[in-house]
Amino acid sequence: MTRHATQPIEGQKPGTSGLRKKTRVFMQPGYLENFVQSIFDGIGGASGKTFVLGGDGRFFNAKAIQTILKMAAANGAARVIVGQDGLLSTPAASHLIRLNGTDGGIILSASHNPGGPDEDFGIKFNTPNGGPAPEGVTNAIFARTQTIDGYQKLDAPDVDLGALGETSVGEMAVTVVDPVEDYEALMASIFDFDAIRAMIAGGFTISFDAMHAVTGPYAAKILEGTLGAPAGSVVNGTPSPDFGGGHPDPNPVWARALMDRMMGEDAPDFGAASDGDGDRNMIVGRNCYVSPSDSLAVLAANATPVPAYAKGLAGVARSMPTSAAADRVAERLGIGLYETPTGWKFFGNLLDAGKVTICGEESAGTGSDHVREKDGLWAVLFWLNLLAARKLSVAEVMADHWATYGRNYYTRLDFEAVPTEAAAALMDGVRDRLGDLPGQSFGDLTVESADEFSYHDPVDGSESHGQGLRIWYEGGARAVLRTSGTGTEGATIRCYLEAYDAETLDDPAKLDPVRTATMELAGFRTHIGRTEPDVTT
Ligand code: VG1
Ligand code: CO
Repeated sequence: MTRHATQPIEGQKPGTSGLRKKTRVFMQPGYLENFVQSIFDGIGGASGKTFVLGGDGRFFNAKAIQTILKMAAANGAARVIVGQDGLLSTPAASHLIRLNGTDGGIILSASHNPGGPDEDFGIKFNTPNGGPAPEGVTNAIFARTQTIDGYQKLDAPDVDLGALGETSVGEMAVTVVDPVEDYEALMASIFDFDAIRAMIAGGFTISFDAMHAVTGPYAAKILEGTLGAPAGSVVNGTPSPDFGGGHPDPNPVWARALMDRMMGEDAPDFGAASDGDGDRNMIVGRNCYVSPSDSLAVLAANATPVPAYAKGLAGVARSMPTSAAADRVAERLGIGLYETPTGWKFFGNLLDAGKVTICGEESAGTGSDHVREKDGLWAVLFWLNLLAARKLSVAEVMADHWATYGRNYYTRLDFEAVPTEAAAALMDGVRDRLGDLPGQSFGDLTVESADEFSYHDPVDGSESHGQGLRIWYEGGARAVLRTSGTGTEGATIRCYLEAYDAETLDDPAKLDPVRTATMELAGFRTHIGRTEPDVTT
């Protein structure tokens, strides 16, 4: 074993979803090692512990895994369970952490960000409950990056990650597992596979776009294998280190080919896509895109046909910027609704405490208490299960939902690669005026109230401040502004717009006044020179 001297590296603070940087930053000598050692030190050492390890297959994934295995061995870990070829979707990793009663896991991914030598890489630590480390743990890891003076790494040959079964690095046992097997068994225990299989056998057609990312093998095995969808139902199903040169981000912009297929002449009955690490989902029916906020509400409203949720839901949680569509369902069901800051880690306590069963975010994330991450394929299977049970098309399900609950019109505008100072000036400009905004008019709207979101965790009492600026306009529309914790270039400003309508269920201009007012209120043109976002979802 070799102890390598090192020193603190600037900027190793984990954001919303672990540490994300340009791949070349991670490839600098000692950079990955510094952070991995800080993880081990930050959780009180690795000695005698068992971890899960895997990633989304992006460029540098396999190399990083070899490094982490040698470091885990040098730090005295007892065993590492690693996905074959270094692959594990984020939800599958979460499941393995829980299933094997491990001490946590390390997941390598920059999720929906593009991959490759000039794109993004990421790493995060998940705790023994299977969820992303809460702030207490990420703060301890970050604190360690500030004082670190050495890391330990075994001088050992690489492990053959292609061969399933038991091997070792030094004294440490390594178990190479099939990435799909245990995950598929979990899905089969949740959903009515027979009903889905019968629907598909009856001619129901699916197009699942794996976006050259990690869900390819999962979707091929489950949808085409077990559930009988014809070969070709899964497209872009082979994981590639640069995701075929695209953004593995399942939204109408980056999954354009799927959108075109679903809006075209011979559209299949059901379309879906997932992101780089398999925790996000996009749901599209024939001529009908389902917004993630609506999807969460629909799943909550249609949970009982799913065997695992047949007894009903304990409660629903959504991130603050997510629309209130799910709130209406929770209210009708008479169950709790929790509003958390952005990022899946905030759902962990609520799930562990049994307060909620289903959670979701507007950013294409939905999941339940079956793991402690959002789960893309789970959401797809949930939709298939509910369609099989209700015998309606996606468009009919949506029409019925809106007729019952009214519609929360919703959109998110992303302004990417904004100079950091300009983004800060825009946000500070709103923050400093929060108290003065009520009563002021912008465009056709008048501000009713405004604040900055703070979260008080009802389970452990922890506080999280500075979680997004909220503006409510008279008449009920809402805007939220926050800066991204996952971008890797400059700052990304996210502007979330929402307006509710109980009667008019198809008004494409519904959000126009909210958008105009919010651009003016926050001074987008003044601060960043534009009011047109890079991505609208
Ligand atoms: C984004 C999303 C957030 C999500 C996070 C991680 O964070 O807005 O909802 O939890 O990505 O998703 P931010 O800070 O950039 O807005 V994933 O699929 O990248 O793990
Ligand atoms: Co993801």
